[in-house]
Amino acid sequence: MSSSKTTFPTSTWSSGSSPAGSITCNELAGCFGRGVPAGANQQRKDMRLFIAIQLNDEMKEALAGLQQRMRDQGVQGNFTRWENLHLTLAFIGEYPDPEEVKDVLETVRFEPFPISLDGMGSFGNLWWAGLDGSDALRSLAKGLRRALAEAGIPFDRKKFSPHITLVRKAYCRGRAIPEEVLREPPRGGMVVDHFSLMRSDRGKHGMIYTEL
Ligand code: 2AM
Repeated sequence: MSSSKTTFPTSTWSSGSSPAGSITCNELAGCFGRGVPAGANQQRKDMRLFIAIQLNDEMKEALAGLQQRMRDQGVQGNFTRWENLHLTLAFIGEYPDPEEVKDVLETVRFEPFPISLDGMGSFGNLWWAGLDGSDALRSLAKGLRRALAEAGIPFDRKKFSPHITLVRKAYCRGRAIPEEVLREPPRGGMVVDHFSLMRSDRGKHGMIYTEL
């Protein structure tokens, strides 16, 4: 699927209110926007940010089923919880101004496109589910990374390699994904109709991802 230069609508992506107790975007804009008043007595508060595609229940069910088959085969590790299953498009890391990032995302050309699960793989002891290498997915990642770069917003420049993390610090016998699991790859798909700016916080029981 290639992208036409003239027909894309503006991007659609979710916005929501700040979690209770966090600094608001307006406060942040006041702190770090252009033209901060000299002597402004406000604290800088970075947030760990990334941009992701949220998965629908059908995809999550397929992935949770796969995780269960892994457990059944004796795989141990930090399994990604249901609510945290996602597909990262770009990782920004610590950054103080989510509103600025949202403004940049608004400029990214986007139109809905399908994705589907496609096999499994690993980066060391991190095991993941793959996605078909659709042109639309890659061009979205490319477009939004270009927009971030042009706006001077830092992000991890590692090559985009579409994956959904299933388990970190995975361990099972010889550390390879068991044959029994590989024999039954997950199946499922969805239409991507938006992408989201996400905030990541370390909670008592693991990472908490919040859509901003
Ligand atoms: P992952 O996609 O391989 O699981 C929030 O941390 C999300 O951003 C996770 O999905 C995470 O990895 C991804 N990510 C990409 N680059 C990262 C980096 N350099 N540091 C932490 N997380 C990163």
